[in-house]
Amino acid sequence: MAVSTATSAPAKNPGPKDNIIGARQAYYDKIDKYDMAPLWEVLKDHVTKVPKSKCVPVLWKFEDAKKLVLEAGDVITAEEAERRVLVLENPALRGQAKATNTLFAGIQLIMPGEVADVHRHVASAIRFVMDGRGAYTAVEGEKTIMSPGDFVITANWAPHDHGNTSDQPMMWLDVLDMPTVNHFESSFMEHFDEKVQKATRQDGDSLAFYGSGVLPDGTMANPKRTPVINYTYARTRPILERMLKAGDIDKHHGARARYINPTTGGWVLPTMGAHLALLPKGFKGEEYRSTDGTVFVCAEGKGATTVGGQAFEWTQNDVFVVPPWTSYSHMAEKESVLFSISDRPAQEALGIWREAA
Ligand code: GTQ
Repeated sequence: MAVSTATSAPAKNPGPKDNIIGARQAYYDKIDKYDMAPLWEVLKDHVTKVPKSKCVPVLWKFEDAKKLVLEAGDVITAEEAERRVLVLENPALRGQAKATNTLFAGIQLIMPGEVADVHRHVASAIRFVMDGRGAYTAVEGEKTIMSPGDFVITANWAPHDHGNTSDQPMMWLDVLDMPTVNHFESSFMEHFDEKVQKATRQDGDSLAFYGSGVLPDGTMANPKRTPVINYTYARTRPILERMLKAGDIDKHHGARARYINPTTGGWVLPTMGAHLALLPKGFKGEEYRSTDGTVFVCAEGKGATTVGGQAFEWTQNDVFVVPPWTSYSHMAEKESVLFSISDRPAQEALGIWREAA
């Protein structure tokens, strides 16, 4: 794109300043033909003093999302859609399938009897189960039955399929790192001949093997991904209760646990990291900000989060976004649980993550 520095009409008798501006413009026009541009005209836009996020704070009410995604059940089957998902698009990034600049978020619906065929892709996915129980996600031969609050992981290139053998519609939040993968232009995906994977392990194997303070002997550290595919709410929720009783309450985040890769103690994935936080009734969190834009889901309760001065009231299954480097604080009207996910592991690995209170 050609750069123009002309801000006003040229004077009748050009002075030395006009000559310089004219010469600059002629120079810009000349280098433009070589696909070159003067950094000094745009340096401030690219090397900002503080992060300037393109995305905006936003909240989606589950009440609306549930009605709308159920209507999708009338217009397309899961098989036709491959994945029947309503994309939660950040209002400032419409048309880009992004909730934040680095994360995709969507609400997936599987109706009773339906199957979403096995495939795999470079983008890693997490599911946070919202509504219904009894449907499954199968990952690399382990089929896990999902219940509300469960945190299910499909790591990079792991074959996965979903199916609903229950008698109720099943809905969950999908968060994928596909904008990150696409930023690097490194997306691959493939289908399989079979629709569903053969079970090679029992439901619960990965959580029992790797999430119990022991590891199968000989397990090697794998920093690329966690071996656990379902961090069940039934296991994680009582831990927050214990943290609360022990007084382990962060003044910004409440009683908050970090989901870990048990082979390393690090994040569950290199590109995305997640937390689950219990906010006691009446909690008034102090302001906090960090460079990782974050997608939150209310798993239980009722409260509000002030994001960049704007209050967003949430209740169960509402989803909201805090953009990078935007101050936020939580308030809980009732005892509440917030799930959150961000690109923090990727930023930490690159050495660019920052926080401030
Ligand atoms: O379940 O495999 O929301 O491939 C987007 C892409 C879900 C999935 C999404 C996907 C999936």
